[in-house]
Amino acid sequence: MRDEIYRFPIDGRPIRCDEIRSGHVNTTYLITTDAGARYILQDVNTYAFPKTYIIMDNIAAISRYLAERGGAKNAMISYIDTVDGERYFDDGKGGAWRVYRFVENSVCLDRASRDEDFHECARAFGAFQNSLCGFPAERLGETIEDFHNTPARYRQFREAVERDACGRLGGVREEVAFVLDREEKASQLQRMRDAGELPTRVTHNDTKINNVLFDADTRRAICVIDLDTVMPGLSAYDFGDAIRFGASTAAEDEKDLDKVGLDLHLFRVFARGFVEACPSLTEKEIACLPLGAYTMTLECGSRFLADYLKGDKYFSIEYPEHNLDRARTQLKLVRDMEEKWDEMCRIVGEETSHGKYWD
Ligand code: GN1
Ligand code: MG
Repeated sequence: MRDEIYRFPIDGRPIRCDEIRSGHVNTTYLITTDAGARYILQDVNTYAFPKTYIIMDNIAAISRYLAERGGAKNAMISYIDTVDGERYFDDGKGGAWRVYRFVENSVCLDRASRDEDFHECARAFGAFQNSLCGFPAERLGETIEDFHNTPARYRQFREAVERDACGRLGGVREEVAFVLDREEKASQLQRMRDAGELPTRVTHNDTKINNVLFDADTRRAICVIDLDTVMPGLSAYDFGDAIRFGASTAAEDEKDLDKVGLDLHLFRVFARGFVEACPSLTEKEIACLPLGAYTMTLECGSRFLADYLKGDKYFSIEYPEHNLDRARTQLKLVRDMEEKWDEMCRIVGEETSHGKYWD
């Protein structure tokens, strides 16, 4: 048993604790009590999130905002305060723990097994963003500084390359060059954000399909979870990260790169659902959705590769080359998006009846 659970007011006595091995950053447990209640206990990775209080303050602020509008239950998961009335339990040893009630009859999907799943995922993230479009995003703290600031990610990437802390650079020169060659296009979104051309919104920033809870029977989305990276951002980040993960023809760590590519049909399904659920998107934001997909994929590839070079400090791995395999799938996906760029733009145009913006 993880004793940290006793710091939370739960129904019954905990009798079972199972680790849930999904997610690359936090450690997650399912706790069952003798009263038949189930809870999710999470050990927040304080290497990735040194400022846990910012996460929990952000979540509290947006939960309050949504609750006042009667929408909290449908939009996102909410956490239970500790017995001392704190938002999380600081164990004094560098650990930060939090709990939410397990949503019964819910499932997480690692991939969409049919179009409707991905459409639901798109609607969940689109609705999340839309329901918060009136929230003053600048009131939220940055839970990880420069999280999707791609030029800043490039600086971190270069540092990892220059340091080559584990002597792994020799084996990945081709991948490194691929990333560096694309800095210009990868920096476009940030430049537009800096120039105030795109609205800063409250965004989720980690929109993998497995961050949505689905009803096990109806397969409708219940709510979005994993709110650690909710902070000010661009709509293109949420669209893009979801495409990167969910519209790929293969798993994020597929070794056979011939299997990896962008599924344009799923791209269309997601674009349709996202735009439907988020009518507050501006014309320019819509036009930037393909660029969001491209940028998030390249950025994520550079993060996996940088972590591989640093010795796998950030993402949890199951074998030594895991981060390298992940990086390679992302870069393959980027290449495929370059080939399918015109079609991506055309599809977004068709699904939203706005014209093509990027050439
Ligand atoms: C991490 O925690 P998880 O697995 O939902 C990461 C995302 C990456 C993703 C890649 C806080 O998400 O940014 O896109 O892995 N989260 C954080 O799978 O860094
Ligand atoms: Mg997650």
